[in-house]
Amino acid sequence: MKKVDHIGIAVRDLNAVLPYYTETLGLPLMKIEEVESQNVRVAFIDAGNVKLELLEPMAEESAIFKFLEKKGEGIHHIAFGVVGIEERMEELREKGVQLLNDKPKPGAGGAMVAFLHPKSSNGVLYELCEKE
Ligand code: CMX
Repeated sequence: MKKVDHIGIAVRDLNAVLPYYTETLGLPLMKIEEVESQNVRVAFIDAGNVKLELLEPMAEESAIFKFLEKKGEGIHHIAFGVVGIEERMEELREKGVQLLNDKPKPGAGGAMVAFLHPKSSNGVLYELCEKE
């Protein structure tokens, strides 16, 4: 694992929470984008040494929709930036970690991403993400 790339935070309404981050906390908004493969609209906030990824569900099928229904708004996942995501996935599989993806998927910011099951990670949903 190279570093923590971002922390994912589930929100119900992106536009409603953005002023808290940009005005109240005074953190810069980097970009907003829709990630079709995950059914989410995301905003990246620059928090200095790490990014905050605010995640709003775009459909009821979204993992974020289900998370909000069950747990409400809050921290959803922690993403490690990695190099060689397929090799990292294979190493983790060999160590008995349950992965939620067979192959990396396209995620936000043009990254390839894969998730580790929270049951394998003591209750934390971790993401691996690799940028070109
Ligand atoms: N963090 C920690 N635990 C979580 C969790 C999370 N974000 N989401 C679910 N869980 C736990 C639940 O609490 C539940 O635990 P218990 O059985 O002890 O109650 C268990 O995992 C199963 O949860 P569930 O609500 O029944 O939901 P599912 O099993 O259907 O899905 C998960 C959970 C993690 C497998 C699914 O959300 C997933 O595949 N996530 C990966 C993809 C994703 O999260 N995409 C959105 C982000 C996209 C992006 O960053 O671009």
